[in-house]
Amino acid sequence: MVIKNGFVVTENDVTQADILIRGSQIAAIGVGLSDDETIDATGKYVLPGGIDVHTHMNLDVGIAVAQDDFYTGTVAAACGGTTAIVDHLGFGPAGCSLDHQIGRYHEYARGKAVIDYGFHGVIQHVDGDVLGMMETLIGQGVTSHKIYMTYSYKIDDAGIYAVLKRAKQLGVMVAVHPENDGVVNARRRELVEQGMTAPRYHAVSRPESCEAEAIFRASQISSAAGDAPLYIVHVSSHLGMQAVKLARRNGQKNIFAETCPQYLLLDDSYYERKDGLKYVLSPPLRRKVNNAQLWEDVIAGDIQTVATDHCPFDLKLKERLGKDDFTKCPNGMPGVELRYPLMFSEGVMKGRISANAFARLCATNPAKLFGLYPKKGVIKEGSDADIVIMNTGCGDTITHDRLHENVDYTPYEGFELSCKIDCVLSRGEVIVKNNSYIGQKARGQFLKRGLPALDAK
Ligand code: DUC
Ligand code: ZN
Ligand code: ZN
Repeated sequence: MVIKNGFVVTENDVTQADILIRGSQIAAIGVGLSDDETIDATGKYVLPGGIDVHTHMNLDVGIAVAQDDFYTGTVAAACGGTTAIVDHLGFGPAGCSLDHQIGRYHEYARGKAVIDYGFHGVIQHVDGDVLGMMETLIGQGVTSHKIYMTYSYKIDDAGIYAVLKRAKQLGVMVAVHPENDGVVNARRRELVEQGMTAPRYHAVSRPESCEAEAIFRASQISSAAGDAPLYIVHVSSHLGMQAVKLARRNGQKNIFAETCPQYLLLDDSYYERKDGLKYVLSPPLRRKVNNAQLWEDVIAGDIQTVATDHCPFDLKLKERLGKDDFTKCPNGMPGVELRYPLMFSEGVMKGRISANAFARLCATNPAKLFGLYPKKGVIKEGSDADIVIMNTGCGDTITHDRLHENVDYTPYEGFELSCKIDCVLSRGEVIVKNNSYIGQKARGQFLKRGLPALDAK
């Protein structure tokens, strides 16, 4: 197959070229290439398939289970131009081994996933077995692990230090959910005692200071561990980014920051709406000033990746459980299907970032940081032919009924897009056309990831 004449986007260039695909891979990029089967991409952008390194398929949060599984969630991802995910796993039973949840998630994904997928390990306690298993799992393609600084299986500072020292030794990545657990829980209790249980108090209970303190602490522990590879997930505030940038200004290496479209595009005024529970997620939506400040960090290259934290629960369910008390509402929002269109439209089409920066943030950097590059995340000879053809000659209004996520709302209802996905290829196969998934079920492959490349910018 040949994709003819599109504007081919890589992390540094945009070139008008043809792409020859043989089997599952890109065989050549050049002019005048031909083959029996042709896709005409004249006037359109040809982008590397998106990589979302922060999803929560099947996540069990105790009071509810996230509603997208590896079939519905990856169909939605594919329709939105994402051709690979790296999923963050839910907690297993207390004391379980580090590979316990990996095994469980292989079962969840098998027979279902339609795009390629990997797993971050989840560290819920720290001992010799867990630290030993971090090495074993490299051989199984699991080269990053998540720690939480809040929630039931939070890791204390000594544990974070031990994990980071081990990560530095092995060259694996540690992803951290940074929020100060003690303060968040105290504030939740105070608010509930005072009857302040409306959705807006969800944001009040988890202030920017709690995120920034935890980011500062995690980054300084990483420094003490010899600049261990540390990836801060879902940075939602300017204050949080200041902690990241302070560490870097002091010469610290190997610290990376992720944000999500919701922190660039939505703000805490949404909690005042009658459907405010839709936006209960952690960290919460912030004061509007943070949107512009985070865009500045994206533009400056201080934020390396944009992922989604996709974790959908029906508004119906959120209202049933949380209508009288935000602390009873399952935390999370859908987003996996709209990351590429929103970031292209709000970022590239509005002139905030170049098409190259878009590719870096949404595909190339995630691939590098999580051991998938250059198989994924780039349009290059020898890479997997994971490709999105994006049409900018037309607009689109986001409505929930056109989406494939298994949930009864989208947080982006009514947003205007100035681009539209034409088609999506995964390993050389057209899997999405006219906003429909046309591939087989279970065609997705588990990605045995390599070690992170720590030069993503
Ligand atoms: N935050 C959410 O809102 N949902 C899932 C996990 C998380 O950290
Ligand atoms: Zn999180
Ligand atoms: Zn998450």
